[in-house]
Amino acid sequence: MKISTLFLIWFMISINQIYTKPILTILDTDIGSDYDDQMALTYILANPSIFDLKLIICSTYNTTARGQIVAKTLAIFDRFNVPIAIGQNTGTDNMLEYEWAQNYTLNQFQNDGGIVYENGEEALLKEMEKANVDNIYNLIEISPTTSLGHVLQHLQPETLKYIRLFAMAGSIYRGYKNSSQPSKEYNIFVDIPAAQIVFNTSWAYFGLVPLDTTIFMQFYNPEWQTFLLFYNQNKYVQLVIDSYTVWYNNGGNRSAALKPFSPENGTSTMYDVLAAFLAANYPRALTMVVQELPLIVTQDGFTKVDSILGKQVNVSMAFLTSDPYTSTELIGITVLDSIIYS
Ligand SMILES: [Ca+2]
Repeated sequence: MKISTLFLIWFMISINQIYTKPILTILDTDIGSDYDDQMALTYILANPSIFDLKLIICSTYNTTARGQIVAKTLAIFDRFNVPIAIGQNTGTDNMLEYEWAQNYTLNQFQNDGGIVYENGEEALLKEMEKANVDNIYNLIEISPTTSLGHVLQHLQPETLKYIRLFAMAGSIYRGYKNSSQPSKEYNIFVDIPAAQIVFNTSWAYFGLVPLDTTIFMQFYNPEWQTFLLFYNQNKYVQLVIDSYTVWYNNGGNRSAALKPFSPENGTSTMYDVLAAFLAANYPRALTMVVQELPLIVTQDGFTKVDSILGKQVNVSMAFLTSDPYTSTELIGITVLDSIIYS
């Protein structure tokens, strides 16, 4: 792809993000384990002209600890108007980023004016029920879908005509480490029955970013070096670098990624950021090649094309550029610049 075409895509991203009305948005996240949720949340908060964030639900394992990380992030952005919903605690898990937020309790958050719903699934149900023809919602799903799976069993199917789902999940033809075999992707594998419910639901739109594209989502030099330059003067850059460094030092450095990474030279794999980026630019896919595929979730946790049983999903299967890193660099610049200039 020629440089001029890339500039055109970049120009379209910019125009899109200036003139689009903010869209009602719900985020379902397992922030705290992998680092990409934190980058996705920061990107969403840095772009209030795109995302009108109405609710953040924390799902799977120690959801209260996840809620604290969200609370500290919202406090730094002074966004106490965004409620935090605590999903079901499903056990203990390594929460590599938690140390960054441990000094900011949910009680403190509420004393500062924040809102916390202890029954997170009920809060998610109530928010989704507000969707109607005049209030279209985007649901950004970057967690195993335990909470959403439960809520979908109580939601009127009619309501789903007004909710678009943008999810990071699955692996169609390529797997972790760019393997030529698909993987049992984490967000599916943690709760397979919930994933089956989500994939079997008729959404207004279902945009999926699987491993096939998300494995290339690392932001590194030179856009990372530019980002680092703002550390001393920008609290949002500080938020990212500080929390990323805590996560990295607590074991995040051992995460799988195609390129080596550290807080000095770039990010781990930003799988979830691609789901938020897709939501931001809907109905355009810009840098991505989208295919409509009939997908099912198998009993053992694979996402498979099945022309008889599968429901149609709009899958980001590849990037427009022959080198995927040309596209992910462009996305990285867009995401990191929006954090710097928010
Ligand atoms: Ca996640």
